[in-house]
Amino acid sequence: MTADSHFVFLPAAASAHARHVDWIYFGLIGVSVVIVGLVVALLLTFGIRYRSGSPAPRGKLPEWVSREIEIGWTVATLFAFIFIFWFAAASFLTTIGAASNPLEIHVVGKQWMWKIEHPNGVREINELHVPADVPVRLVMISQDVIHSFFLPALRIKQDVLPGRYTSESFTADKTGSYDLFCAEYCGSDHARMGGRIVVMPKAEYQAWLDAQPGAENLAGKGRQLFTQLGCAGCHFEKGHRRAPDLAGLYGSYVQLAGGGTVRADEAYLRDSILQPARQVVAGYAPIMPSFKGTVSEDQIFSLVTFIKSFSGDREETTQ
Ligand code: HEC
Ligand SMILES: [Cu+2]
Repeated sequence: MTADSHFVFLPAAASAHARHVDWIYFGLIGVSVVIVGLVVALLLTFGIRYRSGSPAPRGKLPEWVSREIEIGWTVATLFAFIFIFWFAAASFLTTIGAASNPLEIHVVGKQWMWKIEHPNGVREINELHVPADVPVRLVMISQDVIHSFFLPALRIKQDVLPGRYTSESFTADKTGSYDLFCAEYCGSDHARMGGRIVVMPKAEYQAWLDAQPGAENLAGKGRQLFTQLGCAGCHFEKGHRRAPDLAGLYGSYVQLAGGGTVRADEAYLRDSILQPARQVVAGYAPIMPSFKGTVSEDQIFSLVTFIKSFSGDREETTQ
């Protein structure tokens, strides 16, 4: 609810997923109302029928009542609950199942604000502009304590943790401005750690991006850092190779020195930069220094984005 709106039972629903969640919500309320109604009705019926002194029969129930009816209602409720579980799980899976080519937006939470960065480097604080009808994936991390990124209009809420990426996917289909909250108590100004998400038509989003002051492409920033921090010195060294080639690394499986493999996802790239000794690539000496404390979460996002975009164009990046 925005400040100027009057009371509404539910916040606006701005995605197919949000409407699906509302169906689950109303479905569960419906089922609960039916069950409560049934229990109350039986309570009253029996209370009156078998009140003390009433002539109603009190003998044993016939056999079929205690067997068939007992089995019948147990099985029926079991299936009802399996159906509810399936419906809710299917809906949840659509929020974590990745669309093929989502717009990836980075979110850094800190006491007490949300820092947002678009792929082309446009930054904003406590506001998230997204295009309508485009799958969006938020990759999120916290700089300090646990926060939670809550978008009621999209019915999604995901904890944002220090030291670990979490993500949230959605496709908003209704333009407008909706609330954004932190849903994890994170200190004295927690209540103010919020803002809004603005869903715009695709063309308008592009125009909005273009109108933002001099942003530098995230991968480009990463490329610069890669040289500045000396990564290029090892990773793009010609001839004698001291460090693995990073081209095409993202999404591939990496052989580790201690045996075993690991998929090179965003978390792996981040760990490789901060704790290189933890998972050493097979065939290489553990000479890579840790960049813990040297690079900020924003910079790590840039580096990770650069490595993800990197397809082996080595000449351009070496100096
Ligand atoms: C002193 C040389 C050196 C520097 C500087 C260096 N690295 Fe490395 N890097 C290595 C070596 C050697 C490995 C393989 C052994 C390991 O996993 O620790 C590696 C592994 C990696 C991996 C995992 C590669 C794979 O194939 O799984 C990534 C990602 C990476 N480095 C990124 C970076 C980034 C980003 C920087 C700069 C912030 C950097 N490195 C700086 C030497 C270096
Ligand atoms: Cu918070």
